Amino acid sequence: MGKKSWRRAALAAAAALLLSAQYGCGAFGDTVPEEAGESDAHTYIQGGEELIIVGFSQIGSESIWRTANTSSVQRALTEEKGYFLISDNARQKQENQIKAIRSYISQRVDYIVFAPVTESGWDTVLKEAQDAGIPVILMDRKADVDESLYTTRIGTDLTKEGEKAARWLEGDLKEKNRLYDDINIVILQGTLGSSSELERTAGFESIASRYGNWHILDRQTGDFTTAKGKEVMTQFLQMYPDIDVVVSQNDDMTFGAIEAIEEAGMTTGIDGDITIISFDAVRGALELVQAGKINVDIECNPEQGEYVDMVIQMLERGEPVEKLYMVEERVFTHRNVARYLEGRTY
Ligand code: GYE
Repeated sequence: MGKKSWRRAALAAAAALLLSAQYGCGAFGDTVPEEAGESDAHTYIQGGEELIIVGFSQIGSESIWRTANTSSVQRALTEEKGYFLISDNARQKQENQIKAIRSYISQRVDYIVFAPVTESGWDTVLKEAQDAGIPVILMDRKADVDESLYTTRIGTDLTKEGEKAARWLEGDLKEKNRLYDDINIVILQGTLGSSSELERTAGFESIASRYGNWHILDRQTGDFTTAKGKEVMTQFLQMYPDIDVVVSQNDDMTFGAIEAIEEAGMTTGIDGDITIISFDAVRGALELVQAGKINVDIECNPEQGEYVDMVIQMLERGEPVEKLYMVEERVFTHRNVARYLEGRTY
């Protein structure tokens, strides 16, 4: 593969052409072909500046975490650093991601960076990328495919995040001398079939199942959004009058759940009626941890762009890369949140 030579001005012209001609607009302000045709970026651009062309297929903009993740990639893969980044927002739809990846293949990009919305269903399109000789870097979630179909994955340990949530609950109940009381739990799941949902659920339940007195009353998807989180929580409150704990698989759903609980005349958090366990640890949620309305937030780190840059640079130099890079993550409670809040940018 290696860098290709492009003239920056010609590249800008090509981008403008792509934008105005047959292609639709991605939500991040970049151009993304609906259909890949003969007239790909490489046809228009020749000679001069060396840029690495990266096709980035993002899941959507469903959460604050996702927006931070997108911006992390955009900050890492800039033109100043030698990249030409083409992005697509799939609006949480697998078919849109497959379309975007196919368009990147026909544009003969140098790399494909891709956050898979669900775990399954990627074999065919990733085989097409492999046949075209384009390295695929998975970011954030997993794809359930043979390891040979992607170069590396940059992401988080989602099972461990689920386990950390259950471990925190164990500790909290122990402190309150309630470890062996009946505890009613509901789970607000993320997008069904996504590795974030599957693994956070499995991680939490692997520990919960050791306690006969922890009752998981229900689990339903809130699709990682505030509106759906509120809707599902409202239904849970109508169905189950005695909920002790809500496990909400991202902060956006947590915001909606808290609204629903408060509208039902109840309180949340440290001194509240319902214990709230959340995931992601975005700034707005950490403020609620500090205010005592969310009991614990299990961090999921969206700053994965620098790792993408690092992996691409290694590949450009012909160096071997690991199959998996995990970003660092913490657990935030009322006790430690103050010292991290200030530095939180998203
Ligand atoms: O928790 C959620 C987002 O896949 C880890 O996706 C990611 C999750 C994150 O929309 O907020």
